[in-house]
Amino acid sequence: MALLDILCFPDDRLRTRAKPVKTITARHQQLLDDMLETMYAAPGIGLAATQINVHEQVIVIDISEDKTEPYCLINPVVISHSGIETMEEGCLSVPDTYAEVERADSVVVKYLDRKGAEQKLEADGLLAVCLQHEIDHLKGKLFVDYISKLKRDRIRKKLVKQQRQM
Ligand code: GNR
Ligand code: NI
Repeated sequence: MALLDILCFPDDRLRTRAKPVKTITARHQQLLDDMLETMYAAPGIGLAATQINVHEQVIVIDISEDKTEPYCLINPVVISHSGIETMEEGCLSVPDTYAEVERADSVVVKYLDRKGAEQKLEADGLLAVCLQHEIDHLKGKLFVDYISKLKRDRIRKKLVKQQRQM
């Protein structure tokens, strides 16, 4: 297992569109294990491959209190959604920054599990928000894209300054 480096906004590589996985290989099993370890260590409740500079449609999620309910999703797609809810979001790629984002409050997501079996997940609440947040990453989209340009530019300035000091 290995801890992976997480890209930070405004890194352009976070804007890459991830490619679908054609064949699940041993390399993907390793990637999923490393992503779970990286997510738990961060700590976070989700991680998309885009964030660790791997541009394939792979995400991991665990919203459980005791970190015992990992989801591994390959080629995830929202096949239906309903309702609207607002939640305060954060992102491992946008450190120390939180903002209210409006999203669907329930979603159905189709994906392949780590064995390549087709699965469907119906989610609401935090899991639904997390799924949409991670699937956005695979499209090169970040939660700060939903807030005003003025606020986003302020966040960019703050993080560029912070990264220069590191
Ligand atoms: O750890 C995370 N917490 C979180 C809180 C509210 C909405 C979304 C998230 S996802 C985030 C981890 C992350 O950046 N995943 O891409
Ligand atoms: Ni994120």
